[in-house]
Amino acid sequence: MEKLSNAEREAELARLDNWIYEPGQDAIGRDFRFKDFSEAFAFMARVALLAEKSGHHPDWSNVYNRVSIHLSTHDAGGLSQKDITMARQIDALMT
Ligand code: H2B
Repeated sequence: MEKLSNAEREAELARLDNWIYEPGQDAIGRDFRFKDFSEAFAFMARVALLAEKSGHHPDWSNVYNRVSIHLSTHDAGGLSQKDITMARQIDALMT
């Protein structure tokens, strides 16, 4: 999986609301807040299943009702189409 070119990245980010580009990591990130830990962990379980299915795994952290997700493709050393696809799948869980 290849890193996105600058032009590809700009085009994808323009169509991806909610996610913030993190230039230092060449990653995208989004923070989520839930009612309580149980809701946050249920969300994480759903993302984990997505991750296993696609063989692509988030860098994330959880503090009580908050989940912070960062997506980048380690093998490619930055942002790839896999990250964009996963961001859209995660967004779809929230609707
Ligand atoms: N997740 C992420 N975020 N980046 C990767 O490069 C990556 C991964 N590689 N999950 C996958 C696993 C690879 O190591 C296995 C062999 O598919």
